[in-house]
Amino acid sequence: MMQLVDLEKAFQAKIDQEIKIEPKDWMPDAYRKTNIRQISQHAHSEVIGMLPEGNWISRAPSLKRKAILIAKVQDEAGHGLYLYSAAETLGMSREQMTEDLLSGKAKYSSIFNYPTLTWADMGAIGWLVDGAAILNQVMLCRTSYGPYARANVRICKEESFHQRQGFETLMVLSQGTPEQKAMCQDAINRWWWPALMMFGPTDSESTNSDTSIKWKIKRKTNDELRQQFVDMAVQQVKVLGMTLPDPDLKWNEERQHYDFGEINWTEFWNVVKGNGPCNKQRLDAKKKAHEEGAWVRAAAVAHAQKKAARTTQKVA
Ligand code: BYC
Repeated sequence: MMQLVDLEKAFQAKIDQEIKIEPKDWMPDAYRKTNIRQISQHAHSEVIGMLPEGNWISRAPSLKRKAILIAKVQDEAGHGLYLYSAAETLGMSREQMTEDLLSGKAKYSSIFNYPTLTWADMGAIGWLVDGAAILNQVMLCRTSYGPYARANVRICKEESFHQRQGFETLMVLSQGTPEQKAMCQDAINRWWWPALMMFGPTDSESTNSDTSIKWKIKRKTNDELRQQFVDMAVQQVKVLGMTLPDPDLKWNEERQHYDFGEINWTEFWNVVKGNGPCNKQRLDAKKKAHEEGAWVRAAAVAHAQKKAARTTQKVA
């Protein structure tokens, strides 16, 4: 029988050779645990992320915009489903994940605890929030756990449409009336800093990064991805004819990157700990939906049981 150290060595060798880890493969407990943590939090983010945008479906300015927004929000539900399924392959039940979300034990992305005040927020979310998420998820298409990597491939295909529709929404507003231009700039101002926080704490504060990089769960650090995002957004905002709300943004010739101002980490940790502007509202909405959906889950189970009983009768 193989010793634990040998199993661990063989596991790391597989990772180093870029061989994907699959559900039935041996893996260290900590690898399983951190994947369950990250994948389930990612799934919760997709599902909670439906709420700020769902808020605008009834108020979208045209039938076309309404149809696009409904499709986007529906896509996010699908992303949640792929990810919950990926986490289930690691032995975590869907019921447990839901319970952890509703009890506040499991985290979801800080970004979804901010309010959506105007129509321009739909554009800013698509451009900045989906834009930040894509950078992270493109990296995760190459994550070492097979089911998580494959879920991200599919997510990224849909996500790039989301980002384009957000940018196009802002583009239209940025060429509109003075009020529309002001609304566009205001949305960018409010979403910019929270979008930068999506990448997580700085590398020196990130507790999970070292092991996640060693196991190739993450291929880039939080700060590397954040910098990539800043460099990209600085160019894109010029196309919109708008500005980013950071007086310290400046090209650094030596680093070949843009320098940017200090993120308000006190605000970030406050939001992560449940004290952001909309944390309570988001969890209350999810709890209500869960309670109101109880009869659907009961009916689905009853239907499945009836079908199974009929099949058994036929076989007999
Ligand atoms: N918010 O050690 P670290 C979407 C936590 S949805 C809250 O660096 P890690 C969309 C972190 O969990 C897509 N918590 O962690 C949907 C950890 O606490 P625990 C969202 C955060 O895991 C609808 C602690 O801080 N994308 O696109 O190595 C509409 C220390 O951090 C955050 C994902 O979910 C945060 N921002 O790296 C529109 C991506 N940041 O767990 C759009 C998947 C950190 O030890 N997740 N924390 O208690 C990841 O890639 C990684 O988990 C992170 C953090 C980069 C976020």
